[in-house]
Amino acid sequence: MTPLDQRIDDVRSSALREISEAGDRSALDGVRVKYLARKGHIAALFEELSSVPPDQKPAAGKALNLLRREIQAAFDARLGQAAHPEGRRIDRTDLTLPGKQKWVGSRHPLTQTLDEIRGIFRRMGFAVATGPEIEDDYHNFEALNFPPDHPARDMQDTFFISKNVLLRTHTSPVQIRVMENTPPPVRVIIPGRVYRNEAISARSYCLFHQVEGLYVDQGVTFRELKGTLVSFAKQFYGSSLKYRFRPSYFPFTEPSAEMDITCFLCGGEGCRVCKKTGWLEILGCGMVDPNVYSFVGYDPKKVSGYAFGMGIERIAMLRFGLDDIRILFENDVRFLRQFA
Ligand code: 2U9
Repeated sequence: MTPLDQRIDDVRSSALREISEAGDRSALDGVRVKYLARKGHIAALFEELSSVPPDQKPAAGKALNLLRREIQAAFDARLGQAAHPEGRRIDRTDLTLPGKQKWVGSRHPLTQTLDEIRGIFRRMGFAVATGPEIEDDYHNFEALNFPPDHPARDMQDTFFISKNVLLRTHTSPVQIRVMENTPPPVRVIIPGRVYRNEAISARSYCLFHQVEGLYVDQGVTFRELKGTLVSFAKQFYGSSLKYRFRPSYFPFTEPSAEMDITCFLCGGEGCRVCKKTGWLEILGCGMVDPNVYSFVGYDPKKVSGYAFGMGIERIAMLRFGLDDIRILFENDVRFLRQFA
């Protein structure tokens, strides 16, 4: 070991010891001046390089640079944790950085729509019923008065699992099951998933949600149907809306109707949402066909009732101004976060 090497070792061990023993910031700064400043111990060692024999100079220079870096690193590390003059740790938080955003979960827009509809009907005295999504032909079609050759019974429109078993195409089979198991009066709504074998596009998806309702008792009239649905629409869309009932056809209701309300976007002037008509179709309805009562063991001469149905995707799309149904099924958080 050369004399310079020996001095390097001595400086290293005393510097490291003094750095680790410095009690506060000013003591640490004193150590820094003693070793690292322009007139400090390390600079003095560099001065001595000139008297080192030329063949040993490169190695000695390297050793000195190493020493300087090592002492500087030990000093920096200690500075990071050195006691603050007032005894506190040095706070290195950068207060100019933007905060970390915390996202909270939210209910899906379909769930929000469904919950609101469900709440309105519950307050009007409707119980909530549910039933299987895999159904048989009898409950999905036959008991609902679908003729054997009705197009909905075609493979093109319905997902069949076997000849008699299928994915329900509406929630109506649940009403059949409720009536099979309960004597009148019944007043229920049925929210749930339904399936249609359709080409997927911006307007239709192979699965969607319905809310259907049924009220059967003695002497129920079309007037009660209108009163209930108008009350629902005013609570959901606003009390100043205008409405109209248009005649329609469904196998399970007679007479049947569809309900329109004035477009809530343009107030009836005509716009993109209502396709310039000023009207929005929101649901279908009608008086339950007497044939249906015969299937479930109710006496069509003693009872009457009304039923209605609406597609939740359509209502959510109108409400939130969505132009593609598929966005409701993709679970893209950039979309869902907007409903928090
Ligand atoms: C029973 C008797 C009658 C349910 C009804 C509608 C009219 C209707 C559509 C709305 C949009 C389906 O989602 S949609 O495509 N539904 O127009 N649904 S009356 O009538 C029933 C149900 C069960 C036993």
